Amino acid sequence: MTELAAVKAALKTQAVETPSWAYGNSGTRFKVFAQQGVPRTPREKLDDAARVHAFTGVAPTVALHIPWDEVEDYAALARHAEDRGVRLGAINSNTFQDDAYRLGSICAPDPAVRRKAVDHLLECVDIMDATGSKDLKLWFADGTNYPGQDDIRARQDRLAEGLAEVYERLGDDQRMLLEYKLFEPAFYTTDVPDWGTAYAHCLKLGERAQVVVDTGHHAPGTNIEFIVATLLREGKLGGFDFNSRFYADDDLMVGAADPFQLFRIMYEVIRGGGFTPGVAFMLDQCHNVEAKIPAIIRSVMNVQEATAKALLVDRAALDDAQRAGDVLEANAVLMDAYNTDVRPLLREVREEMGLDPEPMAAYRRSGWAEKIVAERVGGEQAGWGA
Ligand code: PSV
Ligand code: MN
Repeated sequence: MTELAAVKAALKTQAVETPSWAYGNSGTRFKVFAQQGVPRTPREKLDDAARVHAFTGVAPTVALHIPWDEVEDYAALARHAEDRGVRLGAINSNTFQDDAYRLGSICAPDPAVRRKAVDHLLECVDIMDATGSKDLKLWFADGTNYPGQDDIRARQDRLAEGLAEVYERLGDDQRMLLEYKLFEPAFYTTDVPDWGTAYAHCLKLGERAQVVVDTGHHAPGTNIEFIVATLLREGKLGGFDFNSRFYADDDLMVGAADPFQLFRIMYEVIRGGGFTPGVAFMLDQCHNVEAKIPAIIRSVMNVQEATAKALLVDRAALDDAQRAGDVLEANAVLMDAYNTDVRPLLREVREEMGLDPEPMAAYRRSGWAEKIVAERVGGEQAGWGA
């Protein structure tokens, strides 16, 4: 295989998971702007996700969020997805939207609250059994707002205890993906604030506990690709929640704020052997002011472009320059790949996959946007809490 053929072959195997909640209405704490045609049910979210996959060819799975995507029959929901040409992906738990969680969930001081949180996580594993999902994605809003509010160390102990119970419940082919986030909604301490804390808990739990890197969950200036390289080296990178941030956890389209950072991350993924199904490439975004389906198509394409550029890095030339201590040449090799316009290559890849080379234009022409506006009248649009 020529090098270019190998790059194309790799690009055809790419899989970006889209989040069910990105298809619903979302907003800031100031306003949620409702959009026309937005899904009213989990099934309609899957219908939209199936369009993203149909036009990009690389978005075959959809992450669910419980209870936002609560249904009577999860196996039937999985069949609905398959009928539309997609599959259900990670199950995201929600231990942050109930009044009981005011002082935390799995780390809360009240054992009854902790029980409720752990029971919810166990229920999420039951759902995974029904849907065939392999990953349980955990993000905890737990933390404190004021010094002295609670015992920092005791909260870690409670976290470890709760996680261990859920870990025990996992099937052999199921994983627990633990997400960290610097701050928000807690403003003084967060119980899983950084990759080190997530890593320490996952290491104790065992092989099926891995860390998720949400690109919006770091302090400004954090070198995320270093974290990626380190977690891959330790065999503990479970996946990504991709999005862009300018300030905090902005959840904007991945690759919109800093495409160069996305390229650097994807380079470390490829360099570290992480471009495999063992690392989940998920989006975790909200489209507050832009049209949702095209925004998700654009995001998937942004990940594809960064991946293509990372695959094009001349690894041999880079290695030579690095070994020779040739700083400028090494940097130039990396930048050459980054500065390559990969859009023609991706158009070819899509054509070879039997797709329209221009997913955005193809979606626009498809009439789906008009169809859902016309058909989805009545009912309650999906959004936070729905
Ligand atoms: C909240 O910050 C968050 O974005 C987390 O990253 C989760 O992955 C997501 O919401 C869904 O719960
Ligand atoms: Mn996330």
